[in-house]
Amino acid sequence: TWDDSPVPGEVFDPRDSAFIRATRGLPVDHTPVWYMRQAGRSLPEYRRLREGVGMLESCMTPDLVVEITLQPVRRYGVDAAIFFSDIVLPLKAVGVDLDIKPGVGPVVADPVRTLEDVAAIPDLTAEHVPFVTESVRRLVGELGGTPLIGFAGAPFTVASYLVEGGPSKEHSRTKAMMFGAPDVWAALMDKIAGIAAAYLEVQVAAGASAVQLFDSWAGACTPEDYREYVMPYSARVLAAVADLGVPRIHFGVNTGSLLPLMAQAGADVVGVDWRTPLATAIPLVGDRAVQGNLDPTLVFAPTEVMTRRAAAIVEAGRAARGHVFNLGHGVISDTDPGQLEELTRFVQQLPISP
Ligand code: 1CP
Repeated sequence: TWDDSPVPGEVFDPRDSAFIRATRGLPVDHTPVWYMRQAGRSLPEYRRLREGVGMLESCMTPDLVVEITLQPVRRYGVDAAIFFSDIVLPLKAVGVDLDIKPGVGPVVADPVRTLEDVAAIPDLTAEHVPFVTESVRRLVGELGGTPLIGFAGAPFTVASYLVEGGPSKEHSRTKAMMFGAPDVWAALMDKIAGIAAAYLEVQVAAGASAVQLFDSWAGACTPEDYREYVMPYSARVLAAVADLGVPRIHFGVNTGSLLPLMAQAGADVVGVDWRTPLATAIPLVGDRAVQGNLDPTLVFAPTEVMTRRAAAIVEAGRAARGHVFNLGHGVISDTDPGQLEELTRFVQQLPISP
């Protein structure tokens, strides 16, 4: 018998988990919690596993992906796992010459400048990423009732690495292409949207229970420019996975003025960064769930200060269609795992009705 009320302690199907239910706006027995970049940052057991193994190499090794993805689930007791990978992994998989340099991030050998450069990037098929299919399948078996979140980088954020050649603050070359070579821009965004959609489809086909589209650097755009040059391509990615039966989370940083558009782009859940109060964000995203949004530096504050702020966020989240607790951006690498453990337990034990 199907019942919309949660069954505490008897969740075997990820679709009945507090996380998936919250994304759908269904009643939950506790506020679900997970953390962006919960895998592979602050955990000593992660650092040990990664010794002498490059980031991309570890992403392509199922034994490592499975173990690293499970580590924060065991340590923190979070309500969802996020697949250990990176937003540039699908580019690497189709043959783009890039590396992830320790302490730097993704570095692209030959930055994209022309239509020919774009045309040289192959489209992605499942054959490019057999190690992703294998890792997701194994994880879903190990995780039982805990949902696995698959993810992809959104076209703007991925384009910024391809055009700049690496991490950048201002994204000036990226925006120079956007404004000055709109035909190259459209071709590039189209190419990345296709790759992102195919990559998400692979993860869901292998058993992922939800997907998140990371548009971390979209906040570099004004709402007008976002609407014209960015949103159509993100919308295409989100539409491609709309009928797969899994919730779609859409997240970016510094997106206070973009939230209505990011919601319109087709998300079921809008991720809110820590700069925008949830009470401000909720009316902007319409009838959608929200995710967020504790300032990641609050984990460095005394435990009581951190938990007081977390309680206020959970309180504000009650006004939303559904609320998934998270940090307002990724876990900072020198975060004390003990604090995230406390935070997780604290949020999960808060009473659900006021
Ligand atoms: O929990 C997890 O760690 C899951 C795996 C994960 C995810 C979801 C990694 C591992 N990266 C990402 C997404 C990602 N990668 C984003 C979007 C999310 C966000 O904004 O935090 C972005 C922008 C990247 C690009 C990237 N990869 C950077 C940022 C560089 C910049 O422009 O400032 C960095 C430092 C990386 C490397 C990386 N990715 C992941 C890890 C664990 C690492 C560090 C690896 C290492 O240095 O060995």
